[in-house]
Amino acid sequence: MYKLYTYPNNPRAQKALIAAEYAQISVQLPKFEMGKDNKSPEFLKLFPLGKIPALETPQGPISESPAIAWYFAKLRPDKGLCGNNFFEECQVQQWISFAEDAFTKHYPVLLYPHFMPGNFSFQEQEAEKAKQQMKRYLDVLEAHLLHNTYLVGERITLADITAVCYIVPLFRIALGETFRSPYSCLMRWLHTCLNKQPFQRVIGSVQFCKEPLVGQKKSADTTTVQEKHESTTSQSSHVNGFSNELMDMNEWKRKYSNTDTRTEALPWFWEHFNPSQLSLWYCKYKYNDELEKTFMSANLVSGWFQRLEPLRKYAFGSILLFGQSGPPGSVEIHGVWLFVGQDIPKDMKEGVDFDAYEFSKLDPNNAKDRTLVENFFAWDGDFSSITQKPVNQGKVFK
Ligand SMILES: N[C@@H](CCC(=O)N[C@@H](CS)C(=O)NCC(=O)O)C(=O)O
Repeated sequence: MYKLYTYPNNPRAQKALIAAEYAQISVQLPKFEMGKDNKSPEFLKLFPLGKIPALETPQGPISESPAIAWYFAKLRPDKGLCGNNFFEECQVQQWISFAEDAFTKHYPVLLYPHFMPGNFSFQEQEAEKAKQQMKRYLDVLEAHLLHNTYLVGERITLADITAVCYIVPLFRIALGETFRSPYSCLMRWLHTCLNKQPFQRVIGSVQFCKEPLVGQKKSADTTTVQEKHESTTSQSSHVNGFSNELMDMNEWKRKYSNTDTRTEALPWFWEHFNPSQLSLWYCKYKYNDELEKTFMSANLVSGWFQRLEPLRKYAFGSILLFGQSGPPGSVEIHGVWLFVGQDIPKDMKEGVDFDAYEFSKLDPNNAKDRTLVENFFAWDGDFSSITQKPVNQGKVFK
């Protein structure tokens, strides 16, 4: 069992999580409060610097994010994330070190004034200096990517994962379209990587800023962004009424299990729901007209859930059975799924049951769709748009 301590959207943790995705390793993200949990005696005993990300493995603790990512990558050598031979392995290390030097050291100047405006003020000259320094590195990347699809070899390695994770927040927040315009090969590579499922699952869809969001008077791009400064290191903001942070799936599942759905869990859900990183889907069993018995239909759903084990980190589903046992067509199965990413995850699509269900994407901006989601999560309300039968029972994938 692997436990990774981090706050959401930490690029140092993201690279390790993407490596774990490629390696098909399941990693737990325990509830973690920066500034509190990393200062506790138990944490400091394992990780004396109190820094995150920090990983607990069956063999013991590992700190320093490059080592954590390397650990996951190396667990599955067949995936080639560390390179396919000794020389490639050194090249991967070279680019990892390059990315560490090139990007993270500029975060305090370029990103912290955005995320922690109370603690960091924007310094124009410092920011300009940081951008100039970064350009040298980006020029090198651009030249390399003019002739190469990826940083090392013909496949994604930890070099790409690390560099992409470190560049994304800079392009999202601090380096606008004009700054990025000379880097067409780099942009092609970024999009190629970001479109891969493991990246999608961890980072979700990314929007790069037109103008920098830091060091500007609030205007055009920034007026829709309400920054909510929660603690010195955790970040949270909302765009168009939705969160733009990745919802903590474990936290949502805890809320759903432990609080009243209508009055507490659903308000929390919409508060944290981020439509660029999550998607909602309605599904219907294709052979409802053959279903006779509620217990057999319930078993059908339980079996489906059991076979979806790898999906647990990225999905939440509430499936309802409608009707009563009787002749064929007496029972119906419908449900709503929440997935990380904009598509139905591969693990769902590759499941043997997938073909028996019809999926359609829901629009969280559409009031009817929102109500449908709420009714499915609460197991009550008006379902007349999908069936005339009453709710019989529900099953939750969490
Ligand atoms: N070299 C370390 C840096 C880790 C680091 O600086 N983490 C920050 C958060 S992203 C932290 O834990 N800061 C709290 C502290 O320094 O006390 C790594 O890559 O893991």
